[in-house]
Amino acid sequence: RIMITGALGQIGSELTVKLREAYGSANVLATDVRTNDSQAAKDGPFEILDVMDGNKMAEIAARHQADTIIHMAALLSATAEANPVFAWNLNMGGLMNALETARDRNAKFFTPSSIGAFGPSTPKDDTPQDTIQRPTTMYGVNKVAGELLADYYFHRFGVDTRGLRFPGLISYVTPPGGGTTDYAVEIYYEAIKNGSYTSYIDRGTYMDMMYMPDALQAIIDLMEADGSRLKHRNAFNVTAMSFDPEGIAASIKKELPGFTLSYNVDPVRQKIADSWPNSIDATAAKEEWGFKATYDLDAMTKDMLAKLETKLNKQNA
Ligand code: VAH
Repeated sequence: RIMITGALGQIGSELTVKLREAYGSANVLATDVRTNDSQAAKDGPFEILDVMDGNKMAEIAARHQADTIIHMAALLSATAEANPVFAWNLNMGGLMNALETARDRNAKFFTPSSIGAFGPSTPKDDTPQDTIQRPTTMYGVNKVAGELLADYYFHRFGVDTRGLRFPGLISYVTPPGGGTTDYAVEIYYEAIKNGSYTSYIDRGTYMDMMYMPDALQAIIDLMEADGSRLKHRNAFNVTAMSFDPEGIAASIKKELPGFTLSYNVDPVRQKIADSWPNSIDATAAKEEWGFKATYDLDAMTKDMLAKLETKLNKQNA
């Protein structure tokens, strides 16, 4: 069975559905610290699991005969910056428990890293796969430590660990949850609801982004890749596009001509965003396991607005 932690989070909630479609519902166990009424919680095996509880994680993994661990439970950048000690304990404690569970069970392992694993001294344009990583956020410290820990479990214990440095991910299924890039999710909701958006990230702040369908496919493609071809493991740069608030607003205006964008910059999240790259280089992922993204900004905008129109109208019905 595939066991997913954080299965009700932004990536987990859609990844669970996609993996169940790909491998059969009975073969994908979703776990999270609480349940809800989402498909991920209802359409297949589900267990309540706090990833800080290593014994419970091991017990659930054994009972469900987990042979693949996909560890998604973590606090994102802005939330982690507000609660740094808790973020360290949850992000690193949870990861250690998940790696130990994978080691015990000789399971395949995936956990995401992030463009947040880079810092102000990292080259900002076409950020290389292998480069300096001195992030200045607790989230980034967690991501760099997590990359090194997952590589250690590969080299020391032979655990087949693999990871992706995700850019900001845009999706319409779960509401934005504590990230810095989440302005690029909120803007679509507000465009539908109010025809306008006030951005907490300033104009000219470029960050890598990707539409969720491409992120989910990248996880599957990496996990199915021939391990002997991988020169890197934790974690591959992947990206689809890079834009600033003006860029995404221009894309929305092509669909909603009356849309207006204004600014009320949040210094905390602006500081986080300023410490990240403008655009990263995904050559290693393309060469080692055939990564490709299919959605560009305008294709994402069209799909996001159409899906949100339906979702928000249903909610108002
Ligand atoms: C965040 N969406 O903003 C996450 C992600 C690259 C950003 O790690 O924290």
